[in-house]
Amino acid sequence: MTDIRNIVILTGAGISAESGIDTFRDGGGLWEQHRVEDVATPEAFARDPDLVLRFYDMRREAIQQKEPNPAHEALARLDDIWPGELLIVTQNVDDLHERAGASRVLHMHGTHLNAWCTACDVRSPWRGTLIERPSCPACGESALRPDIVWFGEMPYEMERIYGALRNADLFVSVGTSGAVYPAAGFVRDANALRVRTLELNLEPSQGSGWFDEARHGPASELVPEWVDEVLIP
Ligand code: BJW
Repeated sequence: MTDIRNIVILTGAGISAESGIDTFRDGGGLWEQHRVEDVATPEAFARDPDLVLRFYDMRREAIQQKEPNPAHEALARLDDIWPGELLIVTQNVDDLHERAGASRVLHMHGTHLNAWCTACDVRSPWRGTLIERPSCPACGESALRPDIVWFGEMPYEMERIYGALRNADLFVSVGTSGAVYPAAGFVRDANALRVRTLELNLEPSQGSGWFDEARHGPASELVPEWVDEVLIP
């Protein structure tokens, strides 16, 4: 690992699974209780806003009761002392990376803890509910929606992510099924850029074969082990 300076780490629902947050596609995952097309598209929100707002209010409340696990803590430790460039690109909309102490975090699919005003386009920190149609703190309109990237919408800060990948020596993917694009394509982008790639996941992901190396097991074990390897070469 001595030749590694710049690292991009992609995280998905699997890193928060051991904190008690359901993944999307595993048995018992969210999609079994709510069909994705019923809640995670702009069309669903237009069709049945109450269903969508209730669903996100429930999840916003739930994530605030959860705690980071050893995988989040290990990445925060790495972030704290890694002298090179490092970017944790998370698909997760919880704040467990930040609560573990990481600061170089980019939420490409948004966050539960913001509300986005569709009238004035301002995003405001938000911990309560949206179902009662509260006013936007910036403009006063009742036009707030979850600040979540739904299917068909553009994930956030793609230029910054691709810029970090272009500079990276190592791309690590943690706890993601490789089912949702563009994140699922980052390993191929890294391949094309000749960036070394490592998968840490409970089981082989859909894109597992594209990684230079894949290790399978729980994130709470694999991530601290890998961080120790990187920090003590
Ligand atoms: C553990 C573990 C443990 C368990 N330890 N591991 C046809 C082909 C290709 C693409 C498309 C297509 N049709 C449409 C598209 C595009 C679409 C897409 O990808 N659809 C697919 C379904 C095919 N994508 C989009 O629409 C995106 N926008 C877009 O593409 O814009 C255009 C664009 C073009 C070019 C460049 C850039 C943009 C937007 C995607 C938005 C995704 N939003 C969601 C929902 C948010 C709502 C909410 O949170 O409620 O984000 S979908 C959902 O999936 C969520 C997640 O972030 C995302 C990824 O899921 P993740 O994290 O991988 O979770 P799981 O459950 O799938 O996997 C968990 C993994 O962890 C498993 O492998 C487990 O084994 C593992 N695990 N426990 C370690 N303890």
